[in-house]
Amino acid sequence: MKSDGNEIEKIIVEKAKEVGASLAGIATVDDLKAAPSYAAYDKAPFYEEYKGVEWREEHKSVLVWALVHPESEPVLDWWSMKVPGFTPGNGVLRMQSRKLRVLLGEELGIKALSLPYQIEYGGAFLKDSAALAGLGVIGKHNLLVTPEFGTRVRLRGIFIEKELKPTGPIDFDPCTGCDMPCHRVCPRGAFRSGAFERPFCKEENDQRDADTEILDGSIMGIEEASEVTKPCRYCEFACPVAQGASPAIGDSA
Ligand code: B12
Repeated sequence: MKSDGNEIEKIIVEKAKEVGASLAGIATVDDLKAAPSYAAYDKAPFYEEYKGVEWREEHKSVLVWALVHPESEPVLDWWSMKVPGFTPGNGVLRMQSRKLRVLLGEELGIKALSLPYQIEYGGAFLKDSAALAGLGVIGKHNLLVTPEFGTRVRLRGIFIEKELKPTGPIDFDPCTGCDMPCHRVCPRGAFRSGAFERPFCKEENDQRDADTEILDGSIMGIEEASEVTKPCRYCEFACPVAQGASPAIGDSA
């Protein structure tokens, strides 16, 4: 087969889709290092455990993928300490990550490291990774907006020990001309200054953490009943991009 120079990238993206990713792409670790979240987070980390990032020389690229979280399947986003990966959606992403790491090693001979969700335990900034990989762009609500599924996606990443060509960024500009319902809908006015202000968003999510409900295990996909938090999704659902375009989980695999 004649190589057009990015065959391996296409194969890796296809592997991610084979394990169930709704979207996938690749960014370079050098671009990720220079992405705005690292400097912003060093100044004001969200979690106190964060001690900065130790980059490993062998990690050259990041594979980042999205799993669609449609409004019709709210449970994917609900938190319980008893659910593996804490949310059912993250449980799926975690399994995809493990499968992908093995596939990359066994089928392509490429070493990879599954990244945790949490930044303080070595995770990468996933919105930055996804924007650089061309899955979408960062919208005025401070979230990734994808052409295919709008904002209603969750992300996961893997570091890869191979220099790869980035698959992004993409030319997509959904917020210009939008009257920003995402800003108006926030119950805490987190966009009152015109930009996202974390403390107001945190107030809402902290309140929801305090207002847990006991839900039957069958709802959360586990054996026993557990205490469940339903995180805020107002700005995410208000985004008009690709409304109604979210297939049920697994349809895109
Ligand atoms: C900590 C955290 C939170 C905290 C703090 C959020 C914050 N932004 O500070 C809290 C609990 C408040 C929170 C809230 C939410 N979160 Co949150 N959160 C995270 C986490 C773990 C780290 C994010 C972080 O600390 N960023 C660093 C801070 C400093 O930067 P930032 O505010 O994100 O803004 C940066 C980017 O926008 C970037 N940027 C802006 N423009 C551009 C352009 C380019 C080209 C690039 C490269 C970057 C870039 O620069 C900014 C900094 O200057 C990520 C998972 C992960 N590992 O990445 C999920 C994550 C970002 N959250 C997510 C979601 C969905 C939410 C909520 C909707 C709640 C929910 N239902 O889960 C709200 C939305 C808030 C909002 N409008 O931004 C998703 C986003 C999915 C998406 N479509 O974008 C992520 C990726 C988790 C996931 N499971 O996929 N979150």
